[in-house]
Amino acid sequence: MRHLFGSARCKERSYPINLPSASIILCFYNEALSTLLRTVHSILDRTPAYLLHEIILVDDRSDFIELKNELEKYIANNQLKKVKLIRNVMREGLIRGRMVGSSHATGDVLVFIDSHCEVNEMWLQPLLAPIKEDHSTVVCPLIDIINADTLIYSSSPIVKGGFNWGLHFKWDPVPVSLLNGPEGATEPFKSPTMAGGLFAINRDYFNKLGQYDSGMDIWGGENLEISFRIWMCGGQLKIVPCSRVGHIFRKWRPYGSPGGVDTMAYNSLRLSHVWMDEYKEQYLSLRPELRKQSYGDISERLELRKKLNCTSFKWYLDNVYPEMEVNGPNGKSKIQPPLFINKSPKRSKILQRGRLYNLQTSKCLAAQKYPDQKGGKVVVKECDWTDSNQVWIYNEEHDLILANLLCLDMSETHSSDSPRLMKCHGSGGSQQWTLGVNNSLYQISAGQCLKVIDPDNPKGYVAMAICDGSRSQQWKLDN
Ligand code: LR7
Ligand code: MN
Repeated sequence: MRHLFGSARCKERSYPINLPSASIILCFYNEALSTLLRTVHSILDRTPAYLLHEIILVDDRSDFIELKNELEKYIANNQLKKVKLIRNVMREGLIRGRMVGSSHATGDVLVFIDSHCEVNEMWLQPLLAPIKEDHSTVVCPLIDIINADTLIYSSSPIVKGGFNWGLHFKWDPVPVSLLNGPEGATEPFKSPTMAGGLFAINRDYFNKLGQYDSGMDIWGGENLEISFRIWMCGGQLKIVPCSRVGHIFRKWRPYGSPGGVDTMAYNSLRLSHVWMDEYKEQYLSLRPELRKQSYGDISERLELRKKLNCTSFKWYLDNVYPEMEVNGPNGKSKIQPPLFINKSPKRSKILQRGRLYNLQTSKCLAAQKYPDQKGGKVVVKECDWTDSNQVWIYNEEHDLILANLLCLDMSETHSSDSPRLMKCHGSGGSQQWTLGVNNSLYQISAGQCLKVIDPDNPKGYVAMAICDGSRSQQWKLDN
């Protein structure tokens, strides 16, 4: 199937013929065979043979039976000569798994891709060109959306990578000026972080830069770690809007970690202690229970940081991610902002007041139970124009306050939780919302938009999701 997405101007761009060759690394654990093969075949079909050095499949000790002989036979019977299969003896997790893959690679450039993707037409050349020009440039394609239920491919908006102080990756909007420049949205642009699953990097540079932290387990955190490392140690990270790869965004991860350890927290602790200097306090103050948790030996990574002569995390924040808000432990003012909107001496100016009306369901956002219940969920209900408990205030601080009581809030540490009502803390972040393009209700800290999960479900559940402009994500603040 042809997927024509992105700027039409992308088609007008040309790329040098003598680009570096690519080793593509897919590390997988219990991936459906059909999905894994969709990824492999899209690569074989849509990559010029002379640029495709090899595809390395790293099986991270899956136990799905179809991934054993059947996969091997498939590769042999279809003479997929460029496809190499490596089996991990132990479950290593995706971080060490990718390192195993890269140690077998012999192409000029490494391209890492999740095992449930479909690369689009002309996906590789736009990634290789900036690396050919500058070896220390690391690039990501735009990640399109493959629906986890229907497997339908759809395009995603142009966004860049950020993170919040819970050390969760999030998407940030890119300035409109960048999209409307003379080249349109075709020119690679700088991104403070990467999502993690899809990127290309010169192989020698990957090795010189210290690959990954092999002390990190299973899943999580390695994407911020390598992003910080790239920027702080002399490289740059860019998103290439003319390269598009679809990824299946699953509703939950279909696997756990051995022993049920929260590897995301463990890995984030490691990276915060190696890379974030005094700013690790931002994370630890959100997760005080992690202060006494062990994070293993990080001495090798600290040495690496010295050896590569990397800059400070403050430099990174000031120069690469200036839009990141620093309140709390490392904030400029030690005086905390007022905690209660009701008690605050200086109230923030009200910009708008009214119901939050969802265009798809024609329902209004309200408390599931009581508007004064802290931690209570919000849902969409039949609009009741006489009910003051459905009235939201939107103020200059970008808070959304229901019934003059509590603020709409997104957990920074459990970003998969649904939004809830919390005491207004007045310090932005998890309570900062913008009513933006396409009537979206964008949450700054999560980098996602509020949507109605299922318009036909009378329970009216809402959740955060990648902003896609669909009707379920459209809201109006009306009287
Ligand atoms: O133990 C494991 N062993 C593995 O080989 C666990 C996972 N894996 C494989 C897995 O089969 C998959 O191919 O590793 C790959 C990534 O795992 P996912 O798909 O469960 O991760 P994800 O897509 O939910 O998470 C994102 O963040 C991760 C943090 O560790 C990784 O960086 C993922 O690659 C990354 N995915 C993307 O960036 C795709 C875009 C999503 C967004 C935003
Ligand atoms: Mn994935």
